[in-house]
Amino acid sequence: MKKRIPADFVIGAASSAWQTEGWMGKKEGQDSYLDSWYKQERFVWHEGYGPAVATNFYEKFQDDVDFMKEIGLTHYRTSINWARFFTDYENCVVDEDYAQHIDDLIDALLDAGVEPMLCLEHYEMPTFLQEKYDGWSSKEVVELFVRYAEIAFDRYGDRVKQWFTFNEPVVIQTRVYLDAIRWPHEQNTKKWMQWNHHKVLATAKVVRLFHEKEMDGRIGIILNPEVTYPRSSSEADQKAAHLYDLFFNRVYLDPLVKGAYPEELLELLEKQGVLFDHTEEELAVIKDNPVDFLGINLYYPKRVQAPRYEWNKDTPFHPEMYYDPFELPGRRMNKSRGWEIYPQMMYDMAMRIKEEYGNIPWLITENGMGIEGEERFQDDQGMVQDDYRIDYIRDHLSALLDAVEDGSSCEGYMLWAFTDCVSPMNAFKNRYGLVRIELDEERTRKLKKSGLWYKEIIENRVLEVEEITDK
Ligand code: BGP
Repeated sequence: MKKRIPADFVIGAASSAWQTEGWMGKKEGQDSYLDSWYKQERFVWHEGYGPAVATNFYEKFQDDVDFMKEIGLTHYRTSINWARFFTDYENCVVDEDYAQHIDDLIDALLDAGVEPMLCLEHYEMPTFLQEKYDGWSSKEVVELFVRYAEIAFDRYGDRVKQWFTFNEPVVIQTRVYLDAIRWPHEQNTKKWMQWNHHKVLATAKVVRLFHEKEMDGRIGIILNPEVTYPRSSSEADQKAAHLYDLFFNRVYLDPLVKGAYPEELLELLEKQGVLFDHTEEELAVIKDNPVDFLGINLYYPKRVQAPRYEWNKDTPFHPEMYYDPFELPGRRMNKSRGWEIYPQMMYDMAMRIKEEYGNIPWLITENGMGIEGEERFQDDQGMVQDDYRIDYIRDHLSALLDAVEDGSSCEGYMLWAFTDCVSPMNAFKNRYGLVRIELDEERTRKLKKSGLWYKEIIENRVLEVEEITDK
């Protein structure tokens, strides 16, 4: 069966600064959180690879842009590396060399007919701000972020029309302060929530600035809400899913789209003694400045059930008190990443945005399949025959196109990632790209079969999907 891809439906690809650029030209004191974590705990990074060389995009971006041109890609999202953008974060002294790199990248993309979309923070918070202000714990950092945003808008806003404040703002503090599984392993639930609030506030302030400056374009945020499915119809399982959704999804979706945190969330935070410090004025800024649009990253469904055991009262509060993860027997899996594959979640997310969030304009800003040992699939010419990736994209895109048919305001699909790149800890273990990166000194690049397939769907605007038959 053939599904038509609407002419204005974006088929793009994404990446981020720290996962591609490498440290070439990086100056003393310009470490981001990720750089510092890598330096502190290199042993947790797969085979020792990390942000140091990454894909050497800083030097080789033109090669990637050439591939984009070759396949007719129309949209590419990456980030500005905040830690490299300044030589003095408090006085906002721009690093002209790095800023020029972003200029050059934007110009190269535009020359190749690719629209650049820029995110201001994809985990690249400067280590300096972490050490001096305890990162997003501080309201100073909120103000410094707003100043950074203004400088970026002034410098690139003539050519960049689609902006995002953060990529997956919940992630770093969840891993570091809530789960405490990442360096520096500080368990601090209140800090977790304070960081969430300050990122919400920073977004609202940057949205306000963008509109006050009457910038040409739009400003949003990239979230990773997980479509949360309860194990069963039981009241206890339904409640577990409801609370998971409250703590990890609605904590951003509600204030940023509807202008206010859910009352129920505030009450639970208060009850658990982890309500964030805030003022009425901050809540008013959030209320008055919802985002223009959303990017949604969606890789896997989240299945939960009611907790099976009593909470250990000696441990600090964690929302896990209210749920246990649930593994559906028989589920389809990406075994390299340990993530369930469930394309229906695309449709379900789209309907939720339509029904609960006013059908705000949005697009999938990440979805993709990381596979280990892709060299196994290289043919005689060295081209990775990644049919599994083509199937994965096809299934997810197909569910999204159904949602568009049913009135979803979804505007597009952007694959993670354009080229293979570095993941936190997994580094180059799982490959995501349409373009393969060899780990030789040159970081040699080669288009995969999925790259050619992507070219075809971009050109023809048709998705061939298999009919489901009884076998
Ligand atoms: C998203 C991040 C990306 C990217 C992707 C793939 O959560 O925004 O930066 O890394 O996940 O996941 P992973 O790298 O963990 O395999």
